[in-house]
Amino acid sequence: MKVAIIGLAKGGKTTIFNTLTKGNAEVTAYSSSLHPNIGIAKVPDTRLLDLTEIFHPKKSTPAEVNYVDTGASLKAVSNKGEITGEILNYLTTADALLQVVRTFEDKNIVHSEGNIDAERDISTMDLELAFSDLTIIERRLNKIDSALKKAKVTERDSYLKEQNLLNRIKKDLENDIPIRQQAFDQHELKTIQHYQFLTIKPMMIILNIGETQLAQSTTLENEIKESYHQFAVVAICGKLEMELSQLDNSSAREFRDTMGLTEPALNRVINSSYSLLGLFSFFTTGADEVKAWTIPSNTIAPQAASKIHSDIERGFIRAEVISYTDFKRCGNMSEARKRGVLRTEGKNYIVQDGDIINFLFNV
Ligand SMILES: Nc1nc2c(ncn2[C@@H]2O[C@H](COP(=O)(O)OP(=O)(O)O)[C@@H](O)[C@H]2O)c(=O)[nH]1
Ligand SMILES: [Mg+2]
Repeated sequence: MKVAIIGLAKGGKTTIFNTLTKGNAEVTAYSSSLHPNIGIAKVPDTRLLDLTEIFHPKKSTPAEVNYVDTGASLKAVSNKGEITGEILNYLTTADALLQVVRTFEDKNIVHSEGNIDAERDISTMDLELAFSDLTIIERRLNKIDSALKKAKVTERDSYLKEQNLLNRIKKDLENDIPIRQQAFDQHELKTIQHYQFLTIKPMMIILNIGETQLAQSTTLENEIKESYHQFAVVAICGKLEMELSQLDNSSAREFRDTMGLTEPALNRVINSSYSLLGLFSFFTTGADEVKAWTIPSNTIAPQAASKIHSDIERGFIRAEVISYTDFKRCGNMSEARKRGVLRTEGKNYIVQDGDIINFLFNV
């Protein structure tokens, strides 16, 4: 599961990527490098911190989100034609998109569209993505046209259905409705999965604000949310956060304190990415390790167990489960057991976000 970072040139994509992944990829005011960066961010979770404090394990392991900074502006690439090659490949294999939009002012960094205008930039990017999808649709419609000419009677029906579906999607796209906002039945969804559409992917927006805009960050977020209520919007000062991410923890904390800066924006970006991917965490606890494990919604207990080890799935007997909230209320496991909130669940149990689980198995 990974999130692709997109946006216009020099909007701060690589800066944000470095911030999220604590990386050191090259940021540049001059040329846009076409070299993609790949990295991992640790998902901040106060529940994990709490559990770590309670269990004092040797190791505490957070969940992770993978990011890829495609390294190029879609616009710059698509000006030469459509989005192709390596960039398209990174985009189509991503599970969600994080769009970086520049709102910081800096005379030394030329804006590809001439001036700062977040809403215009978001529309520009939407158009690029829609254009890529329309190209795919046109190509497929042409193929269907020629196939229909030679199709057997028994094949016609399915071609015609697909043709209808594609024409419907095309019309909506031309009316500025991305595929993620269009409605489909189960069968159509299955058909659509064969194409590598971009506007079907969940997307969130990062406003890359300047240091002088820190005080207005909520206002700026709300302005964009008003026009784009379908997206999670988070304002973050990329440059400052990148500098902070390169300091050690205690210096970063000191710096934040003197600047009156809290950590929420960065945490919100990663947490929103995690939920944008449809993921959540369950926990295992012990003296060796306290760990957040990542699963998609509707995961049953044995599947969740397979994340830890295939043997636990294979030999699954039952799971001892307590929600984080119940555990916090009780303070420790023996109290939880006494109060009867530590449950026993079987192989059909659907694991919930924040469950603390002990799997019992036999191989
Ligand atoms: N003043 C200011 N400059 C920034 C900020 N974020 C990025 N930059 C600068 O903008 C330039 C382009 O950033 P980069 O991350 O390489 O953009 P990309 O082309 O979208 O990957 C670099 O010189 C960055 O240092 C910011 O929040 N404030
Ligand atoms: Mg870059």
